[in-house]
Amino acid sequence: MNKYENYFLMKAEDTIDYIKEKVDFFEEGANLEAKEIGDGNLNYVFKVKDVDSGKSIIIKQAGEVTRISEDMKLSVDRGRIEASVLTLQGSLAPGIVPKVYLYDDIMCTIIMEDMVDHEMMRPFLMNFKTYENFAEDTSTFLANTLISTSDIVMNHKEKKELVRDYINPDLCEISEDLVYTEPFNDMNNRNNVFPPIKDFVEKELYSDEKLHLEVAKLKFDFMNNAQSLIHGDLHTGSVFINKEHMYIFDPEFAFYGPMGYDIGNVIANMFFAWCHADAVLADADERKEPFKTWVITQIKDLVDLFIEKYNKIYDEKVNDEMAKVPGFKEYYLSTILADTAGVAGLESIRRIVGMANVIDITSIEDEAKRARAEKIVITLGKKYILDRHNFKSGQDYVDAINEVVNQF
Ligand code: SR1
Ligand code: MG
Repeated sequence: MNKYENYFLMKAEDTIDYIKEKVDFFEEGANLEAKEIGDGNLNYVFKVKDVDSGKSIIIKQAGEVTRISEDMKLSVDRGRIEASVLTLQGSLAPGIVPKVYLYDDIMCTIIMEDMVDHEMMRPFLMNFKTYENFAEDTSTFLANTLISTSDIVMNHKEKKELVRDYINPDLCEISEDLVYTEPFNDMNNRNNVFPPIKDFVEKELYSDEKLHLEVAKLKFDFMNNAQSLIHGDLHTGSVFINKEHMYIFDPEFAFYGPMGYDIGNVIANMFFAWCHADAVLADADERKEPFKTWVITQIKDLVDLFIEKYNKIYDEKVNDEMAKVPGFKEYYLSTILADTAGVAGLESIRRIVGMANVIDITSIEDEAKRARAEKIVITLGKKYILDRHNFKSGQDYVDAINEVVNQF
């Protein structure tokens, strides 16, 4: 009988036998060791390594409840979506996405390339490390994966088949709740608000009806704008990086949604790294200004390079006759850029007050500095949402950041 014909949640020790059974990756008789290395909110990640050769592989298994909360039950089908999206994104953005060797739909595991010599980008940034091509590679990933899966380029019937294949209701519900609803009302009593800014959050987020209306518009855009196959969770924990190269992975929240969701997520998460450096490094520390400048440059370049690559791909590959009508390309881009700013605002705010916070901010030990960072992020997030139609270039983000930082 096949040992793996019924689903169970594996422990590290189970994965050694499992990997030998599933893929022909290690030499016969290799001396293997396994460790659970996941630190995300949802899944278990095992690294299996040949102790003698150093060769290694990753097994990612979806559990039936999340790691962040046992009350959150999720379909294990998210692994199928993730494996298939990784393969598709790998073909659209070669070299930036790890390889998938196998998806096992019984054990709900993805067996994939170990991104050796890379580390998660959030701690990488918290150690003030930089990668010069971040904006270049990320904008390539975004432009290639987003525009190539949209109606601008794709046959519309084939695109609709992808919309159906990647319907992802459980994971979308998490984003609809945690990103688009709870940060503005705490309706499920699970927000994490840093006590020194409680009054600020009450006034600026829970009581601002004008803001609520704009967030409602963005929420319904997220739920109804089946524009592109988006990654769906492109924060700095979904990037593995070193000083020469980066990978984007972990697209389990992928579905057909607005392109701006991915771009806005990157912008917001890069700024958390700026806040961390600003708060924890002394002014005299020679790493401080170069690192902060690098972050701001990446945000600016990311937006400008995305626009440049959008225009190029559009001109080369536009397929729909009506999308060729003069003025449509510019109009369509303006909607993507407004969504981008709106989502940059939502991601900024939800990571400060929502259920899933970011360690860049929560690790700031000095209370006053953390409170200042949180107020900056919330104020900037509101500006991104409320003025989203005016964020049309990288410089608009730089100006907004400077304006808000100078207020605090
Ligand atoms: C319950 S999951 C919380 C968050 O972690 C994931 O990475 C997503 O960002 C989600 O919103
Ligand atoms: Mg994740």
